[in-house]
Amino acid sequence: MIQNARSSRRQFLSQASAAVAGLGLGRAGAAGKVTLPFANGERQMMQFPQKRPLILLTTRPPQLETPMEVFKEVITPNDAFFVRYHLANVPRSVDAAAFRLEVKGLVDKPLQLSLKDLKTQYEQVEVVAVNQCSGNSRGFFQPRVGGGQLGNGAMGNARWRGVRLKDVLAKAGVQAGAKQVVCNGLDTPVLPQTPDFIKALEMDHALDGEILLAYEMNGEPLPLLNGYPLRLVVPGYYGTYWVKHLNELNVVKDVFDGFFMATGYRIATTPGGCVEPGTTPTSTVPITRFKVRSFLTSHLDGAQVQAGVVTQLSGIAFDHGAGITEVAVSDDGGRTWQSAELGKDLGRYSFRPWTFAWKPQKKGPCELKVRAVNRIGESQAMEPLWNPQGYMRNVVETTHVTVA
Ligand SMILES: Nc1nc2c(c(=O)[nH]1)N[C@H]1C(S)=C(S)[C@@H](COP(=O)(O)O)O[C@H]1N2
Ligand SMILES: [Mo]
Repeated sequence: MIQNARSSRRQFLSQASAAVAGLGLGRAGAAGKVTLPFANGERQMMQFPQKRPLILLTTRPPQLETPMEVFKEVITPNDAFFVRYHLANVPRSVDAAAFRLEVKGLVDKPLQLSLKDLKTQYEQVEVVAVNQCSGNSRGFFQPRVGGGQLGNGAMGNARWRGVRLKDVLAKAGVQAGAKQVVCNGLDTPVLPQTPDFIKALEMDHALDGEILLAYEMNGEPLPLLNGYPLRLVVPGYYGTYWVKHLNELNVVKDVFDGFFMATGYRIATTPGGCVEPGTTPTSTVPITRFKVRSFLTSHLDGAQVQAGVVTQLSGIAFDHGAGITEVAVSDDGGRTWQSAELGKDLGRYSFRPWTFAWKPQKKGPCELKVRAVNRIGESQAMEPLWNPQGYMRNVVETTHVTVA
């Protein structure tokens, strides 16, 4: 049995690397149109290698979002998982055998690790965790803000397998005075003046044992567009830290001041990171953890349900890792709330499924609202908070249905 699983895994791996080696990202194909529910929300569906048709934001760099229907499943399939890049020079193939992760800087013993080294010299661990872009749902901001006009599909939940960043750093031997770990991947800018996409983790975060160097997603090698062959998984933190095609860890003694830490992905130091609409924050810090979110996924905007008949509502909720303890539903615009039933707990970083048996009484248009609360009492606002980058949306979501 074990032998069979191993040999089919080996066979799969060789097929996967052959498939990846043959990828040409130029071969993306158009596949219909969709309209996201905000002004200028018309989008092409586009099929990229290893992906089903997804909602296209940009082709260069590839940016794709996941259609809401996919979140009826608690685990987001690899071929439906969203894609976000900043730089257009993304790897079109990676030779897994030649790939090395370099660990350098303030360490006793610099390392050059192959994928095999990682898989054989370190304990392999798994976590189910949500990856969500800071700008997920940016298209809903009012007043509108600049940046990728995303619906709610720049998020996904997967089972990640890899090794602990902490264990790799321990083997390298982090020296006294280390402040941050600077993380870089194989993608590069097209123009020399464009800053490379490089992120930094605080040393205590890097050593807390939660961050993984992941090579598998839902039991398969990472899709090329999600970071093959190795990526950071930073549970509870916005996707910007989840560096793809990770090939360099540099332990440094100062705060790294690259563009994507010092200028991009910063939020106001105000509560909730929000500011008065139309204003600019006076002081900022790097973005960190997710806010609480919850979605109805069984019914999309415009759905019809029958009066007097029980309808199963279902959806997902998540937070930054405190853990979701309550989901509640309102069918009267938020005046009254009833608790939903929480489904299987796949861990505190996962989507938490919920269900609610709803018997609509009054015929006509109806606003369904869903909110979640986590273990430390955090929830969402009824009216959305605002910030100029359109980050960290966490409003109580509303779905309009008709009771007939
Ligand atoms: N190498 C590299 N890693 C990256 C990025 C990137 O541009 N290059 N973008 C980050 C951002 S902002 C997000 S939201 C996540 C998205 O992960 P995904 O494309 O696997 O969905 O990747 C992160 N890792
Ligand atoms: Mo992102």
